[in-house]
Amino acid sequence: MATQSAASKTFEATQFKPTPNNLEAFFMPFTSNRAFKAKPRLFVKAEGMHYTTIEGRKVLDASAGLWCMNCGHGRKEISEAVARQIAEMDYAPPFNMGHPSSFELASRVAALLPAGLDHVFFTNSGSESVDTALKIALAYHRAKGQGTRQRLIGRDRGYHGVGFGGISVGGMVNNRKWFGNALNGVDHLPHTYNRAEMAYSKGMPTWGTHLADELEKLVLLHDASNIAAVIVEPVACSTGVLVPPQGYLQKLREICTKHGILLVFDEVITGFGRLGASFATEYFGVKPDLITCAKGLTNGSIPMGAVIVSKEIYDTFMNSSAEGAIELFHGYTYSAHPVACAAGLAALDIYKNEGLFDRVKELSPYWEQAVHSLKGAKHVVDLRNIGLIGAVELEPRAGKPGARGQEAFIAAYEAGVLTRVTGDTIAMSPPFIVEKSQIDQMVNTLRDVLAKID
Ligand code: PXG
Ligand code: PLP
Repeated sequence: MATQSAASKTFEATQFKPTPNNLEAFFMPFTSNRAFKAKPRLFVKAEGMHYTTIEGRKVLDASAGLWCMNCGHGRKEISEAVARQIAEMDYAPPFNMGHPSSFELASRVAALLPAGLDHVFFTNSGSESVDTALKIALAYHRAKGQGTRQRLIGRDRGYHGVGFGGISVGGMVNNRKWFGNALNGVDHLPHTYNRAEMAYSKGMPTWGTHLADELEKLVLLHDASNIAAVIVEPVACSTGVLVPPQGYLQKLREICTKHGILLVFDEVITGFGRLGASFATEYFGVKPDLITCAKGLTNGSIPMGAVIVSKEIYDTFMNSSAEGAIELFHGYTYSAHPVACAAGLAALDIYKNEGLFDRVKELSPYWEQAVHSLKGAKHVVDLRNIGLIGAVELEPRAGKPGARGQEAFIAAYEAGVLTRVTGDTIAMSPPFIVEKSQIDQMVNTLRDVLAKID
């Protein structure tokens, strides 16, 4: 009898009993694994505006999953398109080969954007979109003979996903400080939040436009000839919903244009209707050179992201290399995955057929009034809103930042409403199919929950 090798014994010995109820093996992302595994919260079904928990309880989805289920859950148009595509052709290599729906989806995405933002590169997530956009920015300048333009500028409290590029330009300290040096040559603009100046602003605050001038200081320090790109979220969502001051994005655009610096809008959350316009670029009337997106592109159903680049950038790549050469040395095994493309096309159909971006625009005033009705609720120190996004900022518990926010999040979940928490800010961003009565339920549940917790 062959003796079992030490390696295979170890292998056998380390397996957890593979049942769905054994929670140990899964190393959960951005979660207190120990707290969760001691008291799990499991969803097993999703339909329309609701999740169903493993105990059979319905939970109203006030966060559109993680800001991604814009058309609501269980959309048959999407699941049927995905099923058809996976049966017809499950995969096609994206390097040197193609398939029709990737070209169709790229054209459909470009058609949602202003003229000049015409070309679409596909990724599998927001994080990959951000790293792709930063690489395109660097390669673009090099292709133009300006290879000294290598510095990247992000913003404090920015979230650009979890790739090394994204955490470098991002400004959320916990996402960065554990992971070494990340990218060199990165600076950060100040964030735009100032409670003393803007608490309880409805929509865009009037204070803070001047903060865009900080970019001029970085240009003075480094010289424009060394700066490749500035990346910002038009609305900084993950960090607690920081709505840009009036005129701020316009000013950033002007300074970038003046110095030949590329402007990247990270629209992973604001893309696909969240503000009541196709993208934030339309909402704010400011045109960046690159846009990153993901999430709503497939209604969160199949992982997919994209980077939209200007005609000028695309043409530069096409015109600066020899005929027949590869223009961009970058891509993913699953770029433009046919199943994701099918989901994307179906999601874009739903947005269009149901007029969902307009629905967000129509619901926004009701949403604003509902969110701001929490003024005076226990612990609340600020309320912010834009489009179908709202934030309820709580006074942190003395010496325990984040504890009250986390408790409020759990209590709201137990009371039947799924929100999202960052520190002591509760964020809400419901699917666009939300009814007014459900908006009331979200706000009333939060008010009750806040009254009960310390
Ligand atoms: N950029 C922005 C602006 C984002 O909001 C990413 C990049 C990264 O996308 P991926 O697909 O790699 O996760 C995001 C993602 C939250 C939350 O609750 C936000 C995100 C992801 C998960 C949770 O705030 N945003
Ligand atoms: N690592 C290895 C060993 C690979 O072979 C590949 C792709 O072929 C990757 C990483 C990159 O994977 P993806 O293209 O899915 O990002």
